[in-house]
Amino acid sequence: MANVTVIGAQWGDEGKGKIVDWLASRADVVVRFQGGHNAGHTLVVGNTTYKLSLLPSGIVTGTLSLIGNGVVLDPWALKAEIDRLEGQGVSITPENFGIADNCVLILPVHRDLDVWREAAAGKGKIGTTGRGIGPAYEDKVGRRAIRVCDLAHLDDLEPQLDRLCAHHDALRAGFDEPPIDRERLLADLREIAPFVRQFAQPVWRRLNEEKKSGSRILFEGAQGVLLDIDHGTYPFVTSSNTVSGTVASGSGLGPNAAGFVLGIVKAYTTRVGSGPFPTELEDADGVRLGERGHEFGTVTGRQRRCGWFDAVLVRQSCAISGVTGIALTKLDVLDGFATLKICTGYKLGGEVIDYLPSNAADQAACEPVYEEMDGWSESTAGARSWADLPAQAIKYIRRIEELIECPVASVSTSPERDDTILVR
Ligand code: 2SA
Ligand code: MG
Repeated sequence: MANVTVIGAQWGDEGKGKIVDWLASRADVVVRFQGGHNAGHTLVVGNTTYKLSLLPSGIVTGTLSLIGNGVVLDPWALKAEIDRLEGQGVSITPENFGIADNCVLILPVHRDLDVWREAAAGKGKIGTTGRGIGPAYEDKVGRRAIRVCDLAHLDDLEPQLDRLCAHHDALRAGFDEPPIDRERLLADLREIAPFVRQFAQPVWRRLNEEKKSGSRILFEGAQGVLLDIDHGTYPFVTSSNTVSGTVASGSGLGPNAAGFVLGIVKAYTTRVGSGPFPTELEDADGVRLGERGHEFGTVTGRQRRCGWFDAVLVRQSCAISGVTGIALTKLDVLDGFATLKICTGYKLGGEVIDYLPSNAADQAACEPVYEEMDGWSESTAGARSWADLPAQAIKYIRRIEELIECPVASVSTSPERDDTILVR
């Protein structure tokens, strides 16, 4: 296996965790390159379920796991997640885990701001995970962030704290909240610093060494292309670039490192949080998808919105991210539907278009154009070969492949690692 990049090709929760876990057992290094502890990757290994938010999935099997500079890192959430995994018997040491020292820190002030803004926005809220992701990326781009490397220089932090406080204190006043308690923030950072620093390193160097020695690197994307800050359903997006191209800037290994770009695609569509969703079902079919698919957020437990497969969106995601092949997941959730619908275009202003427009109001106005297919009554749950699938299910997969203009590389039929059909 050469390098592989795994990204979500919808709005996240496509089942990346299972696929990444499977690939991680064949990789030498697993790297997170964007997002933070807003991700929710569920791994089922034997009888044990692991829920990861921030750590790369390779950590569960002891594979070298690195957090790249493109990630925003909440040091307290990091400690809590490591403690929880160690409680499950996973060993996490500076030998098998590293953090880029140029990662931006998520601070309590970021989480506060995220939560206050969402509460104040009422119906207009984004539906964030409330983890402080957006405000932390804002401070990164605004050049006032505190980074992992700064934890080794806390006595010299005054100029950065000045910039940070000048910005945040004004915002906090708008919410009738007191200014940042600088002493408290510094004391909290001093307390957590040794824990984080044991893992801190220039990850770009480590990765370049791994590359020279021929290591196989797995890049683990979080969220999905439709939540990308540039290419997603803006402003109802996350604050990082979730497309495959971020591998380069978010890890420091150059654009040719991505290797095989595997897009993870759910056999239907889900979304958590607000924003346009053309094929959303608010009827019994939607409820059925949610129940059969256990569609609840890993991090926040929020119920996910469900709808039919949208080939327009997935074709667009695959094009934007240069997807080499897709892994189709949760096919078994569709078992027993008499009729399945696939969205092939949108009606907008009297025209039919074959892409999602950029403007938010246009996106919200897009009405799906469907083609219908007969479903299958047989169970596909646990199928491990093409021969185990009913003819109608194969037809559905082939039609998706045709519409999204990208080959299907694997089909997944249960959360279990081995319930996977490799197509090529
Ligand atoms: P944020 O917190 O600023 O990143 O939120 C902005 C939007 O991005 C969406 N988002 C997600 N969507 C799906 N899954 C995510 N991860 C968790 C999971 C979510 C959970 O895998 O289950 O547990 O609720 C994720 N992270 C961010 C979010 O819903 C907003 O629409
Ligand atoms: Mg998830």
